[in-house]
This record gives sequence, structure tokens and C-alpha cells, in this order.
Amino acid sequence: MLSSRWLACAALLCSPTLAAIVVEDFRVGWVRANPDGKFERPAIGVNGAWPVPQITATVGDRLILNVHNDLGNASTSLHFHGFFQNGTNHRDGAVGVTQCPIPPGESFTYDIDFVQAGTYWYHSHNHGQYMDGLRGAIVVHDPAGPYEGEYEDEIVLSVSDWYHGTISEMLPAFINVENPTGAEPVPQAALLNDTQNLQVLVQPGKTYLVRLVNIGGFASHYVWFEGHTMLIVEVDGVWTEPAEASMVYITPAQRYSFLITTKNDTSANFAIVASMDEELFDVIPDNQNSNVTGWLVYDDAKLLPAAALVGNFDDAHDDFELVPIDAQPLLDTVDHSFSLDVKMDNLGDGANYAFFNNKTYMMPKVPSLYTALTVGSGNNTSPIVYGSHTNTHVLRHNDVIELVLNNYDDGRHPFHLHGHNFQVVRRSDEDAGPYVQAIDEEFASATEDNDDDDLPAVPMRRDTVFVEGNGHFVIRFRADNPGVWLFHCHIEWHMDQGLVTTFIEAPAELLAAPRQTIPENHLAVCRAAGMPIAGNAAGNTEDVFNLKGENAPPKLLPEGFTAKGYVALFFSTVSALLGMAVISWYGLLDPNAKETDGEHEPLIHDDDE
Ligand SMILES: *[C@@H]1O[C@H](CO)[C@@H](O)[C@H](O)[C@H]1NC(C)=O
Ligand SMILES: *[C@@H]1O[C@H](CO)[C@@H](O)[C@H](O)[C@H]1NC(C)=O
Ligand SMILES: *[C@@H]1O[C@H](CO)[C@@H](O)[C@H](O)[C@H]1NC(C)=O
Ligand SMILES: *[C@@H]1O[C@H](CO)[C@@H](O)[C@H](O)[C@H]1NC(C)=O
Ligand SMILES: *[C@@H]1O[C@H](CO)[C@@H](O)[C@H](O)[C@H]1NC(C)=O
Ligand SMILES: *[C@@H]1O[C@H](CO)[C@@H](O)[C@H](O)[C@H]1NC(C)=O
Ligand SMILES: *[C@@H]1O[C@H](CO)[C@@H](O)[C@H](O)[C@H]1NC(C)=O
Ligand SMILES: [Cu+2]
Repeated sequence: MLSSRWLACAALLCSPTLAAIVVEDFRVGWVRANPDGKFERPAIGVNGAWPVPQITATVGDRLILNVHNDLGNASTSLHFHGFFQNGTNHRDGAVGVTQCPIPPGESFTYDIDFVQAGTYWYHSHNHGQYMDGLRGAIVVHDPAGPYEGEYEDEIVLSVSDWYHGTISEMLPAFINVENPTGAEPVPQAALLNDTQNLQVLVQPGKTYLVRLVNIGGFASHYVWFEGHTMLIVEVDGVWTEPAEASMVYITPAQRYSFLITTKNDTSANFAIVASMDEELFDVIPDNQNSNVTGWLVYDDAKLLPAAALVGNFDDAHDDFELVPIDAQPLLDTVDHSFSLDVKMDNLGDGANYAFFNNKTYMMPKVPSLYTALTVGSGNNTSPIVYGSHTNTHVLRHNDVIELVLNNYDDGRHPFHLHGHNFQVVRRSDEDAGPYVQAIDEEFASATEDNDDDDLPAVPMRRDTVFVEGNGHFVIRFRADNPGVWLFHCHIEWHMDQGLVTTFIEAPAELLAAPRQTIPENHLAVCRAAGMPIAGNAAGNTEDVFNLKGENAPPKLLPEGFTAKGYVALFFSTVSALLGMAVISWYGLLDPNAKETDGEHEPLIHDDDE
């Protein structure tokens, strides 16, 4: 069993110079689970069990993971979140980007070198599937880490949201003409380590390193330990200067490690609380409890106290303040700056979609990495070959990239970049207008003298960061990892609505020696899935600039329909007679009718009318 052998490594039986190579089989299949004690449902387990195993390793270890798809009725994949996969882009696990989906009955090998220490996680990267349970924590120890010796033991804790429905039931109802506002399904429960009433046995007078991972698909959580202070030391695999916190805010896909020192006596036990941020929940059902409680148990003969109610969440730590311990300075000479505008809107099938710069993502027919490797040098540097609906940005090797993300939606969204972590140089609940103007002027004046005085000298770095509703953030990173990397919202519902962009990083270098080759068993799953492995986004190998037949989103709403008017119309008609509803649906498109070429800009309306 993976965990037992690797836990032995955790106890430092594996010296850093004697790296372990572990070969494991993950048989991915349906099992039954009832983690909130209220409803048993099918969940995706590994080797017949759910929760899925935690992966524990030491820097220098290597895991050869053979994934077998035993689901019978769904394809799958695994992404190792936060790992840069430098030189091994094809192991990044993103379906349609770096691999084909693994069809039922097929196998696929991931081969992971653990070069980064810290707290990570793995999950299916295939159509919201990980919310069915295929997600678990990864811990990579570093015997030379900066906090080694400052704690005696560690505690790994996941938080997540949990639904009673499966994705295959919920997704079609979510992206649907009958849900024109795009209201996301609200989770039925919150879980701490995939359960409720978790008891964490602790000893008095000890310091623990707590590794917290949000493996959920929608809800962010506020997390606190009653009577104990957290000393944050890691975010998303980046060690930080110690920062005190009484409460943290953790979005899906984020991680925190913090030190907790226990009391000197065992006279009481203390509640651990995770409380889902309800801001994004459109409707909160009556029987829904957004909180989950566990306990730091000093003495199991004593009471497990109910969690005290907290009046507000103002004490949640602001991650923007964190300072990486490696003191990597601000990337102050930007080579390429661009913005991504986030918007949610309806398309012609009446359903609600998500857009970056007016484009909603559609998966290409050929995984973008395979396109990059097969259309030829010179051609793979053109964004066109990757398709009209992949939101492709081509990045030049080693450029310092600045991304300004403007959120024109009123909810928070957590954005994740594959293949990197990034400096978070600005975050605000206001519009980025003045900042963008300053950038334009700076480029116009063509000087190297950046006006970065108000940016942090050593910015916080992580791989997943949230933007405030109607706010913006600015992130920077160096394009030093040739490959195809997604940048997307980590709310699975929004990803499925198309809030995804593709970065084609250093495509020329990707073809240069040592050229990445795709293992035969990766190509075999494409053949089994009936997917092409070469050519442009449409699978055209003859004329890579011809995208005829590419996957495309539904057309725009018909002329004269505004989203707001459409939504009002919808609600007035659902309350009216069915016959009348049919009349007002006149003008909507057949949801199955896909457009194959032409312009796809959604209507952007003046919502104030
Ligand atoms: C696949 O099987 C699971 C478990 O039986 C079931 O819950 C799920 O709805 C099925 N999915 C589809 C798409 O039929
Ligand atoms: C949480 O679950 C993981 C994986 O199953 C396990 O390794 C860990 O010990 C659990 N944590 C606690 C505090 O029980
Ligand atoms: C526990 O005892 C030690 C040694 O007496 C003391 O330094 C420390 O402050 C105490 N810790 C707490 C949480 O009371
Ligand atoms: C969940 O916890 C929050 C914070 O303490 C509290 O405001 C809310 O009332 C709790 N909800 C329930 C259902 O107990
Ligand atoms: C999106 O469309 C609107 C309305 O057509 C336009 O004003 C805006 O500039 C577009 N945004 C981008 C980034 O193209
Ligand atoms: C990837 O590897 C190259 C070559 O060693 C290195 O220069 C670069 O910084 C690495 N990038 C990342 C994101 O690890
Ligand atoms: C680039 O694409 C064109 C059109 O498909 C093709 O003729 C040419 O051979 C390609 N270049 C390379 C280097 O493969
Ligand atoms: Cu989102």
C-alpha cells in the first residue's frame, strides 16, 4: 500500500540521498460513500476505497503511477496540482491540453519526480469529475526545509465541499437553458478530511505542522482552531516567513501549512472549524450546514465542545501579506503584459457561460500539447493552430509575463496557473483601469525605469489566488518552463462554463532538444478514445491554419436579446403557462447546433437599461 511504505519515508527512514522509486497501481472505480452521514452515493475511489490515498514522498523520490480506468462509464485523468512538470509537460494530466481522456478499460502511466517540497494535491482534470471524490493530498517532505526541527509531528487535513448528486447528474442541469443565471449547485455539506466530527489526537506541549489543503470544487472555507494560534509557514509549496493568524481563508486548490503549539495541559479539547464562504451560494437550502467541526483531542475521555459561533470573518488572514522565505525579489522588468477580462453571460442555447476576453473555452479535438509538437516549427508559434476557442496566448521563452485579471463578475474566483507559481503583485476590490493606463504609458515611454514603487519588494508567490468580486489582480512570472499550461478558474463549475485560457509557453523551445516525446501508452489512450493525436485544434494535419470542423461553443443569443432581458423573460415564462413559455423560447437556438466557424463574440450588453 502506497501510504504505509511512504509514511516510512516520512519518518526519515529514507535518506535524501537514497531516493525511493515507488511503482503503484491506482485502479480508479466507483465505490459507495457517505461522508456526511446523511446520504450514501457513488463516489470515485482508488483500489476499491474512498477516500483516495494520500501520497507522501520526500524530495528526490519518484513515483511511477499506473492508472487503470475501472469506471466503466466515464473517462478520467490525474493532475498533480502545483508541480511544475519542468520538461515533462505530458504528465500534467489536463485532458484536452496535455493528454487525451483515459477511456474506461484503459491504462495510463504518470511518472512523477518529486523535485518540489511542500503541500500539493492530485485530482482528476476531466469535466468536473474530481468533485465525485477523485482528489487527495500530496505531501513532499524536505529534510533540509527551513522549519525542520521546529515541529515534532505533522497533521494533514483536507477541507472540501460535498454534494449528494454526482457530476453526471448535476452538470447538464447546471449548464442549461433552465438555469439561465448560472446559479451553481450548492454543496450539501462541508467535510474535514473527508468526514465530519474528525478527531485529531494531539499531545500537550508539542508543536505540529498542520498541512491544510482545499480539495473541494466550489466553496472556499474559513478555517480556525479554537484556543490556538496558527503560524503560517507555507503557501502552495512556497515557504514563507512566519505569519500569525487566528483564521485562514482557503479557496479550492489552495494550501497552507502552519505551526500550532498545543496547550501544556489536557484539561480540555478544542474545536477545529471549517466554514464555507456562502457569498457564492445563490440560495441556501434550509437543511444545509456550511460548517464542519472536528476537534484537537487532548483527552478522549473529555467533552468534545460544540463550536462557538463567530460573528464575522474579518479576522481571516490576508495572504497578500505573506513573504516567501527565499526572498525572490519583484520581477520588475516586464516583457509582456496583457489582461484577461472575466465575464459570465448567456449564449444562444440560453445557458450561462464564462468568458475571458469575450471568449468561452472549448476543448480542442487534439490536445494542445500534441498540436504544439506536430504542426511544425514556425507553425506552432502561431496561436491560430490551437483553435479559435482555446483562448490561446503564446509566450516567448524567458519573458517576464504580467497578467492583469479584471473581474467583471461580482463573485470571488480562485485562479490557478499550471507549470508555475507566480508573484501576486497587486490585488484590489477595484477596477484595474488606472494600473493598466500606467502600464501603457510605461511601455509608450519605452524606458526600463518601472514605476513599481507601490508594489511589494518581495511579493507573495503561490499557484492559486483569488480575485475579489468586481476587482482585479496582477501577477507576474517568468516563462521559463516550455510547455502548454492552462490558466483557469478552479471552481469546477466555472471551468466547465469555459473560464479557461491556454498558455503556449516557449513553443519553439518545446521542439528543441531534448525534445519531449509522448510515451506510447499516452498515444494509445487517444486511439482508444478515438481522438486524433496530430495536427491543429481541428485535427487537420494538411493545412494547419484551416480550422474547419473544430469544436465550437453555441452561437450568440439572437440579435435583440440581452442577457438581462432574457433572464427576466425566462423567469416570467416559467411561472406562466407552458404554452406561453414555448412562445418566448422562440429565437433560442437548438442547444445541439454548434457553430463551426465565424465570429463568436458574445453579446455584451449595457446591463443598466
Ligand atoms: C456511472 O456510474 C455511476 C455509478 O454507478 C453512476 O452514479 C453515474 O451516474 C454513471 N454515469 C453516467 C454518465 O452514466
Ligand atoms: C487525514 O486523512 C489523511 C489521508 O487519509 C491521513 O493521512 C491523515 O492522517 C488524516 N488526518 C487526520 C488528522 O486524521
Ligand atoms: C508551556 O510551558 C512552557 C514551559 O513552562 C512555557 O514556556 C509555555 O509558554 C507554555 N505554553 C503554553 C501554551 O502555556
Ligand atoms: C456556521 O458558522 C458560522 C460562523 O460561526 C455561523 O455564523 C453560522 O451560523 C454557522 N451555521 C450553522 C448552520 O451553524
Ligand atoms: C468584449 O466585447 C465588448 C463589447 O463588444 C468590447 O467593448 C470589449 O472591448 C471586448 N473585450 C475584449 C477584451 O475584446
Ligand atoms: C525549468 O528548468 C529550467 C532549466 O533547468 C530552469 O531554467 C527553469 O527555471 C525551470 N522552470 C521552472 C518553472 O521550474
Ligand atoms: C506549416 O504549415 C503549413 C500548412 O499546413 C505546412 O505546409 C508546412 O509544412 C508547415 N511547416 C512545418 C515546418 O511543418
Ligand atoms: Cu470562478
